[in-house]
Parts: sequence; C-alpha cells; structure tokens
Amino acid sequence: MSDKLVSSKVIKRYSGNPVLSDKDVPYKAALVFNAGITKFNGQYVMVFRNDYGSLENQKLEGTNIGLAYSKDGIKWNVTSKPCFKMEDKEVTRAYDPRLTVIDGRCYMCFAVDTKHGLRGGIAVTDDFEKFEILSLTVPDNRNMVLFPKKVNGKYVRLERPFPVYSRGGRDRFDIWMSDSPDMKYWGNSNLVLGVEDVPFANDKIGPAAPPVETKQGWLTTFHAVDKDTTRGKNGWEEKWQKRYTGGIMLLDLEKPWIVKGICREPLIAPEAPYEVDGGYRNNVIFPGGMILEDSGEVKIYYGAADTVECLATADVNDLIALCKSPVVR
Ligand code: BMA
Repeated sequence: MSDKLVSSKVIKRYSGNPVLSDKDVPYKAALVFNAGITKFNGQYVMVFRNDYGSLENQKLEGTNIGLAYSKDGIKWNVTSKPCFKMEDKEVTRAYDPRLTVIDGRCYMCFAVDTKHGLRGGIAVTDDFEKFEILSLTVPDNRNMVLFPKKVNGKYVRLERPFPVYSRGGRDRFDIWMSDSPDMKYWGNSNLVLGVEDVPFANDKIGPAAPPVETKQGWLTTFHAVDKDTTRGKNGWEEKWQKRYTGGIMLLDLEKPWIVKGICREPLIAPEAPYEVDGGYRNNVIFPGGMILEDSGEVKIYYGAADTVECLATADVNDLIALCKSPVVR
C-alpha cells in the first residue's frame, strides 16, 4: 500500500471549501459532515450529520441530522432546527444520511447505531418535516444508497454488510446490492465489488454517494479504506490509523451488480489542508452526494476529516473515461 495517494487530475476542489461547517448551523453543532444531497422541487437539498458538543474541548455529546437548502449547490441556508432524530430506546443515533429522489418522492438512507448492532434505515419524506421509516436491516449493515429509478421493475440499493466472523475477524468488507418490490422487503442480493478489487484499499470498502444514470451505465462513487498501524495521532483520538479515499466505478444499466469499469486509482484522496489537518479524524474523504448537471458537470459532495462538508467537481465524460478496468469474477 503506497503511503502517498493522490486525487485524479479530473477533480477540481471548490476554492471556497468547505461548503458547510458548524459555523453555518444555528443550533448546537460541532462536526458537520457526511451529508446527502439531491435536487428536489427545484432546489438543492442537503441533510447532514451533525455531531454536536464542543470543538474547543474536543468533546461530543450526541448526533442529529440537520437540513439545508441552496439555489446553486454552493451557498447553503441551514433551517432553524435539526430535521431527523430517531426517538427509540433501542437507538443510540441515526447518521450519515443519503438522499435519492424516485418518482417525485425523496428517500433517505441512514445508518442507525442500536444497542443490539448497527442497522441501515430507509425513510421517505415529501417535506423534510415528516419522515416515514420504511425499513431497517438486521445488524450489521449500513452505507446504503438507493438508485434513482427502478431497475427491472425493482428498487435497488447498494449496501455494505460487516461480515466480521466470516472474513477473518477483522475489517474486510465489500459492496453488495439488493433489490425490493416495495422498499420494505429486500433480497436477491449480489456481491458488486470486493475489497481486493481496489488497489488503494487494504481494509474495507463501501458505497458513498447514490449512483447517477448515464448512457454508459450507473456512475457511482465508493469509499475505500487503508489502514497502517504505524500511523499515530491524526485528530482528536490517541490513534487514527485509517485513511478514507473516494473511488469511482461504472455499473451495468440492466445488471447493476456487474462492474463495467472501475478506476484502479483514487478519485479523491485526502490532500487539501481541511482534509489532512485539524479535523476530528484527519485523512477522511467520504462522498455522500453526486449531482449530474445538464451541462455535464458533476458535483461531488464529501465529508472531509469527519469535520466539514466539501465540494469537488468533474466533467461526467472524464469520470466515465476513468472507469476503464472491468471487474471479472
Ligand atoms: C465510519 C463512519 C463514517 C466516518 C468514518 C471515518 O465508520 O462512522 O461516518 O466518516 O468511519 O471516521
């Protein structure tokens, strides 16, 4: 595993990064990151993870999910209060929301820490005030993202189970896919991408932002983790030995468990100051939103250092051209 990973040349970071931080939030906020973003009813919508507490004392008290709107996808207005928190004795917190609009309704996938394991949730909303929870996985599964339309008559999601027992008792986790007739019952599961398919991962991989449709296939980011036990203090904790990098791949339109092409090098690697320094966990890039504009520009939103939310852009054809290497299994 090379210690130096660089971002693809096709990626341009927004010069005003971050696009959202605790300073933009009118209620208790500390780490504002790992957001889901989509276009809904004529504007950009962002749901973001807010770990609140004290940045100065480096102490966290809890997590909620906040809401922001934007006209241009760059300047964001955060609403007056958080929009989502699960009130359930079993649940410690819900976090890492992802948004997908399907047939005019907005679906939110999210991770749920519970007293009996880590679950993946799917809710639907029309106004970001009322959410109906449609399904929760059994533990351990999370990082779910929905495709923006049905494939072969079924809803489809990418997901990342944590098979610790059967993968050697350590992180060695892969990207899977399931489908559903109704968003409630999920099955027909297939392996999409193994950690061994990603040269810049030696630990685990998982979905990132929900896929976007192109003529050539479903274009989608993923996150890739490499671990190095010689790494020491890289943020608030005594040890933070992982690095999170964003990758890109193209899935078959009809059979989305088939990877038509993957880029075997990182798409976005931690390099900018706000990605590598001064954060809660430095060296973390976690894409959560990808918007394909009519101009062909792709906006990729990502959490940086588990602390702030950032934006990078690329041309859709450049991204597709990167996905050259088929995955054969
Ligand atoms: C994962 C999740 C993410 C986070 C990442 C890096 O386990 O908690 O939300 O960005 O770790 O800390």
